[in-house]
Amino acid sequence: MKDRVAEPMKNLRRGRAAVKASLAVSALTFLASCARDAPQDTWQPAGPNAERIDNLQRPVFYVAGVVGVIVFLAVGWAIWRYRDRGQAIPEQTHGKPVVEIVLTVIPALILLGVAIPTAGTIFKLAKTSDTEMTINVTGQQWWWEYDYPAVGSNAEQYGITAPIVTSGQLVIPENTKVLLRVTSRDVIHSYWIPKLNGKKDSVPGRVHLLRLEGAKPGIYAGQCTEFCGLSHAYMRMEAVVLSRADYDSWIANQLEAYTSPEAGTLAAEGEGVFIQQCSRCHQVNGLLNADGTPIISAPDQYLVSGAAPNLTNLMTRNTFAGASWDLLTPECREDVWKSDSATFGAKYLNGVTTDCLNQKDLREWLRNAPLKKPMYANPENLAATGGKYRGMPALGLTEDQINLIVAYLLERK
Ligand code: HEC
Ligand SMILES: [Cu+2]
Repeated sequence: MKDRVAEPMKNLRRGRAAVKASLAVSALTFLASCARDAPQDTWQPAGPNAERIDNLQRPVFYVAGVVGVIVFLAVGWAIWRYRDRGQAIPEQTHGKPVVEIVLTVIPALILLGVAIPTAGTIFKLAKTSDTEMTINVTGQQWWWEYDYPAVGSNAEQYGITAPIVTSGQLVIPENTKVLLRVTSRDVIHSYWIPKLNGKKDSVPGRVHLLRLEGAKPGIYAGQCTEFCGLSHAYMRMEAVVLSRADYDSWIANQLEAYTSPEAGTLAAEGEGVFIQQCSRCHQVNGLLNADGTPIISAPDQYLVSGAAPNLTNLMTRNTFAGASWDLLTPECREDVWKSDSATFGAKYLNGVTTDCLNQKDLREWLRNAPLKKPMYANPENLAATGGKYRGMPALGLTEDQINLIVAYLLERK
């Protein structure tokens, strides 16, 4: 007899604890979302395209919030008012036309009020006739390649007189309407820099267009948002916005001719190791064979995606391997990322200096890349991919070889 009374009381207490816990979780989530320096915050637009989305999502969010509160209050009131007190079942009716019409018309009007500005925004975001610069963006397992073609306004207005191929960090001039032509070499990925625009899927065999425009210099983070295999979580990217003057310096530096390291240095020895171990997958523009012909990488023979990052100017970017690790030490990174828009450009253009190089992560990568970033579910089974690798394999380099390669890579800028 005693137990029968105690059980419902216990349930009630448990129920209250659950309500308190869920309220606490909601409050924490809400507070966390208010953190001011979240790098991928969709509520902090940093360019006109993201602002258009923001102008739409804020009113919709507030209206939906008010509707949500009204619905919860009404449900709560009905639960309390008509709780079971042993009363008789009330008389059953079959609908009230007035209530039904009102409750259909009000949501229809709200939806119409959302649909009209949404359609307008979609058309504005899809506009391409005012494009000032075009960049090809290609997703593959698990990094993004950027290729700045030397055509049209790219060449005429921005001095891109030869194609520039980079990875990880997209570099664009401030207040410029950039059109990304997004595609993929293997599976479906999705490109998203939340502070600059919405997402766009990258699909093999298709080119999807995405506008980006940054209103002030700085780094804007993003990540692949379509599950794309084992290392999807390590497929990140950044958009770097530079002032026009800084952008011109960036372009000029990317186009500078290759210079071999000074004879007798570690870097010069490293060049030899690089040609032996790395050039079959990684292009470094300007490297020459003994007979003076250019060394052209052939990643299509070794990799499922058929491509590996171009390392010509590796040390001008400051993250690597799908922007998942820093090429800069934590202090140097902080200095660049936290700088204001007036000083950012000069710091970014410094690239990675010997003192600032994050030796730890780069060396771990060279020692055994798949250990750092999982590449294969079943590494033994290369037959399944026709003998080709997914991502960078472990190359079994000695520590001496790694020293030489790091010295060589440090000069790639
Ligand atoms: C079999 C092809 C292959 C070989 C050989 C190879 N790599 Fe890679 N490497 C890749 C691929 C693929 C990636 C991209 C991996 C990713 O980020 O998921 C990569 C990424 C990198 C990156 C990061 C670049 C960036 O911009 O993010 C560096 C640095 C690098 N490799 C250095 C080397 C060096 C140095 C060697 C020679 C010792 C070498 N790799 C040999 C395929 C290869
Ligand atoms: Cu992806």
